[in-house]
Amino acid sequence: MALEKDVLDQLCGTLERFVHERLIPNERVVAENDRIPDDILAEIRELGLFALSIPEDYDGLGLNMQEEIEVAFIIGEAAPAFRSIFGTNVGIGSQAIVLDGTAEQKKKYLPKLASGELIGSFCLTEPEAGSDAGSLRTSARRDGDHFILNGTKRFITNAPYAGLFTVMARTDAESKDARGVSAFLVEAGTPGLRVGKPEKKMGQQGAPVADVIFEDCRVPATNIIGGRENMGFKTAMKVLDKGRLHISAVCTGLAKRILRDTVRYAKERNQFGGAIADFQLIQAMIADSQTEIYAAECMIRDAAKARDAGEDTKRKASCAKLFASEMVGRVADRAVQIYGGAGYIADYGIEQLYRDARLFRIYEGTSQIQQLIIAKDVIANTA
Ligand code: COS
Repeated sequence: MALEKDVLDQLCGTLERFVHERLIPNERVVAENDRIPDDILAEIRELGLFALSIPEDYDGLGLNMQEEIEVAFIIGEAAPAFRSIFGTNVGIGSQAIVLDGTAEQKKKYLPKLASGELIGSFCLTEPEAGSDAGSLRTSARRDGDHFILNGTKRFITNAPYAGLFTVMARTDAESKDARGVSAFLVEAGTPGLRVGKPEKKMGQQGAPVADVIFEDCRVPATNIIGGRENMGFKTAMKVLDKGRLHISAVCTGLAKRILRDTVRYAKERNQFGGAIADFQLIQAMIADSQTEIYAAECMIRDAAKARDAGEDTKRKASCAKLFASEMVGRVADRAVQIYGGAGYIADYGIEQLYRDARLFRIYEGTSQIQQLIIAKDVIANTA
């Protein structure tokens, strides 16, 4: 259901103020402590950011895709760690239930995900199954009315905070590909589930990532998402189709922020007797960044509109993710170039955002995987 336009405008206005007054000024603290402060987390909950994409029937805000991306453009302007804490509840940590869950699963988990009482996490990747997600090895062996899970999931966002894990595991031991995989809901604290030590990362400090290890972990068969075995890979792909659009908007928000900071710097920084913003070689970089940001915005808004109209947007979501994540990398790189030596020094801020942006070309599917999805779809649909 779409919000009234003035309600959406009001929400966006509030979030813009929150980003500028609370999130951006706290970026350094979060990066240094590798943690979102409790007061900011409480404000994120109060603003309803955990609830964005959860249907109103389950206490969410029920934003459609066009509304969700407008919010993501705004939130994307702050360092990505802030979005990450509620990002899994909006995307990969809740959408498997929203899209394919049974009525009982929705009733049990969605209100708690919407309030942020429960943090959701998505366990697809494994040490030996990254881009080739269909080859995953975590096993789920039936034992009466339970399944016994064994295996390791890797680089799982928000795992140390999570109360609920969506876990893709192989229920058909004979299969080797995507067909024998089911999606399970596993609660934190279930015996046999263990979260590893948070990884040290290149950027996005404050957004924890860790292994999730299953050792004879007994999960009720009723916790298979949708109640049907061997449908889990398709559920995961559907979740990623939506997540990739959201991430594209986050990339674009960050690119806008980086460009704005860079232009402000270029207007103040004097060389050769004038502001460097007056030099045409600097202007070329500013113009290229602005053009690419505009292209990403148009692409993402078009894809979101198509999704809300009920179209299959697998190809469009991958096009948007490919373009926007590569684009923010280029924008961040030009920013460092315009800042010059200052761009390489932590105190000026751009250095952190440059490192933060690097992850976007990798998670929720690398650029190369997006290329494969796009090309496969184009070839299949070309007469
Ligand atoms: N929506 C619904 N169903 C989908 C789908 C989608 N977007 N994409 C694939 N499927 C279905 C296919 O139709 C196929 O079903 P059938 O067996 O009934 O024909 C099944 O899923 C397997 O699809 P496919 O053969 O294309 O799977 P592959 O093993 O070749 O894998 C890629 C496809 C590479 C695209 C997939 O593994 C992928 O996205 N990898 C990246 C994983 C990723 O993003 N990881 C990030 C970590 S999570 S943050």
